[in-house]
Amino acid sequence: MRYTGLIEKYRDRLPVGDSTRIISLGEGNTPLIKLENIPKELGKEVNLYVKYEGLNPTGSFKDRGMTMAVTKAVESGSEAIICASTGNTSAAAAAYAARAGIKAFVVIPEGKIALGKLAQAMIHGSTIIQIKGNFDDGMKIVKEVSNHAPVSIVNSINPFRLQGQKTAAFEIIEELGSAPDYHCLPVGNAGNITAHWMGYTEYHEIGKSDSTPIMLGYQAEGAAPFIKGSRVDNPETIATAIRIGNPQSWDQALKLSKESNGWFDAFTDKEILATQKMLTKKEGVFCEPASATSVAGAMRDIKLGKIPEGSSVVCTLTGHGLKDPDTAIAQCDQSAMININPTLEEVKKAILDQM
Ligand code: AN7
Repeated sequence: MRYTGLIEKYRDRLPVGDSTRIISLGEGNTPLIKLENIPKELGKEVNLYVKYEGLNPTGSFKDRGMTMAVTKAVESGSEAIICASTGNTSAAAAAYAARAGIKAFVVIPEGKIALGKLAQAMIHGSTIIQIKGNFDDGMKIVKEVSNHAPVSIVNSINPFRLQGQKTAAFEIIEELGSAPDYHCLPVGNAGNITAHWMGYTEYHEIGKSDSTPIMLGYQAEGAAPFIKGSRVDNPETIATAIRIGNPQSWDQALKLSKESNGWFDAFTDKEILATQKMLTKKEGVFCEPASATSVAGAMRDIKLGKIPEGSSVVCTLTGHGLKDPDTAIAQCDQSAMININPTLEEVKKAILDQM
């Protein structure tokens, strides 16, 4: 059967009616890839998977929430949507608004969103409002302005976003036959970890899974309110997607972490980039820096034995590596590039020199 997106697939578990016009780009149904080389290198017997959410239509998990948020905005007669964003939400909002034929306004921190995400927001024709401030400043304004202008907020404080995003947990359970023992996610606003927990508990309650996973949330050290225990005023990290100091789903994330017996941890930018690179070189999987935080966490906790051998572990790779080409190129060895003349002799020599 032709796959037409997650709302059609999970219609009975989502708040849509028979006559609802569905705004979809075929999101969801992303690969769950079993890592082979990294577990070997760790010397531990674990079943370690990555859920490659970068393969959604706009290159991030945000599409799962945006198909629902925009579908419901259109159903309610809304002609414009708005979001504050570190980049990926703005890309998804711009694309789904274009699909629906409505306007999108995106509020982004000037100079702090990755190039690919900016290109997406621009080419889809959203109105880009750059502020001299960070995501948290933008979020505050967006919440206020929606009381003064006819715009629907499509940030994850919109409950339909989490409804859409919970389907990632459904897919994992269906593929593995049950929930994994551990689920690792990068945490910014904590919307996605909240949505996953909703999905896992929902499938557990209706008997589609024997258990629920232990939920692990990982942050960047410069933007780690859940590790600090309170909001962070000036969040800073190379993983701009999670450069967030005032998480919107704060209470929900603390609650689910406790309920699932989970924990939070943080990683330096250097550790995050090293993990991003390791995934590309050892597994052939290219994710953006923020996404690699989930694998950095899984690796550390497997090494420490906090995640015991024999466990099944899923890490969400939230966004595609192509979102942030600048950061990718900057961390590669430029001298590895071979510059020669276009002759058989020189190309042959370049190859043989490497063998
Ligand atoms: C790649 O786009 O908040 O914990 O405005 O883009 O649900 O916030 C992005 C978040 C992880 C964190 N990985 O998810 C935005 C935005 C990537 C992201 C997160 C984001 P949440």
